[in-house]
Amino acid sequence: MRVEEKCGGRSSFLVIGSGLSGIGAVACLERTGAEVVLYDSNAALTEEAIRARLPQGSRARCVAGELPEDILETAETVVLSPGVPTDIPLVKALREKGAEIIGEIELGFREEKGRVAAITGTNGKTTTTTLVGEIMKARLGPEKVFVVGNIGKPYTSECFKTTRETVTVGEISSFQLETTPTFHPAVSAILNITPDHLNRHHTMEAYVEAKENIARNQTEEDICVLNYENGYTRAFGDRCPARTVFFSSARELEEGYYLKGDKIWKSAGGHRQELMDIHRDMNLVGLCNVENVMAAIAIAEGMGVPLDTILQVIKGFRAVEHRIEFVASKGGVDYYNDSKGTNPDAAIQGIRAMSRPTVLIGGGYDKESEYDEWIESFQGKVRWLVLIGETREKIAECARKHGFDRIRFADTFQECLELSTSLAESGDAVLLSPACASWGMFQNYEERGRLFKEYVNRLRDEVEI
Ligand code: UMA
Repeated sequence: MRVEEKCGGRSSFLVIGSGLSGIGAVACLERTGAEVVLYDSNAALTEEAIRARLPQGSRARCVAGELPEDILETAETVVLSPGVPTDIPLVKALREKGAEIIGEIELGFREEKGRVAAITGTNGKTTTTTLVGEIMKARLGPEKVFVVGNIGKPYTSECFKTTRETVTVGEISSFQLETTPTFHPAVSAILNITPDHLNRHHTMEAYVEAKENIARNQTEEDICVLNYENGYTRAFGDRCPARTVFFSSARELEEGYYLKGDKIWKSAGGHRQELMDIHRDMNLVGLCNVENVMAAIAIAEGMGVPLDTILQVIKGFRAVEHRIEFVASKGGVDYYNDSKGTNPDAAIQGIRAMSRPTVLIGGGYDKESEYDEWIESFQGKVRWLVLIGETREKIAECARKHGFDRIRFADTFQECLELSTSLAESGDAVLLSPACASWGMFQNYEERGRLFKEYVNRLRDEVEI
């Protein structure tokens, strides 16, 4: 049901969370004339502080702290921001009172008029989404492509600009996929699934189920791109309602895209075609990025883009900010910003991409992750591990269990940066790849990465003086 239809029935909307998604959702709803309550459970916020986040002229009623009983009783449609868990007492109470609970992505999709490509996965989503967005822009023109979702641009801030000619490329997180009852992309992709966000989803089964929701409403006319080398995504191929297209970084596939030696190949209908050389034609480092590129090719072909356009864009594409991003070389030390390494699996890709002895900066918010595989991936490459944040003791304990004890603690980010610089020797790399979310110490991983880069760039200035 479209938002206008709901409004015709004088539905009352409650948006929970006054961050990026909540503000986008309110603006989207108000365009249709709806009356909206914007609620944020953060009691430290005032009504005025929430209102200041809204566009001028918004008539939304803003509420912080406790939700008044009258709103609980009358809310018919509740739009959750992704950071709001679906099992908290408030959401349960609203559900019991008969309110429809949807997410911000679902709201955006109800206004969508064009075609959608949607990408999820524990790691690689941002790079793949950005790359697919660039390919679609090369094909259709930038004004006809919207890149939205977890990447940082709420869907609801763009959905009303869509037409039958436009394409929306969405990076969709597991949080967002918990509340998408009718979301239906033409092409979906699950890049990989490894343990993450278990404090939110509680079990691996629930996390996997959330990811699989990306294809829940697809049919045989749609495409779902899956990683053959990940147990969860390979198994999903057997019950996925869409036509599946696999990619593999480890074996030749009869049908699909695969890496063989240094080349990416496509195999379809008995015909094999060499597409590109991963060293000559790609500017991204690491096997994870080869997988992202193969997924992007499969998604873009699924969206009808000719191969030559796809390959041309890939050749000119450079690393996404905060993802194994080279910052600068200072005193013979190379600094890399992998602030987007917010879980152990992503951080493993970060350390694997290093070719020098490395001072590794880790730690942050506790998502109840296990760090064993990350520590095992050090394989003699990590010279020092500098730890910050609430997970530092847990990581240190895990590292010692695996026989790694070159560990230092820092109380602040600044202290951690200075310590890392002093520990690094010429010929080393300093890698910020924390394996943890930034929440609690920073607004988000972007802020953490930006502060790291500012610090490194200041270092360079000091040397030049
Ligand atoms: N809030 C409540 N009640 C709650 C929880 C939160 O009122 O129970 C309020 C908070 O007080 C705060 C607001 O909700 O004021 C924040 O909402 P939010 O956490 O959903 O954050 P947004 O600013 O809306 O950003 C969200 C995504 N954040 C999360 O999923 C946590 C952003 O992804 C995304 O870019 C943005 O929507 C636009 O789509 C960030 C992220 O960390 C990058 N994602 C996770 C990840 O990548 O690992 C999933």
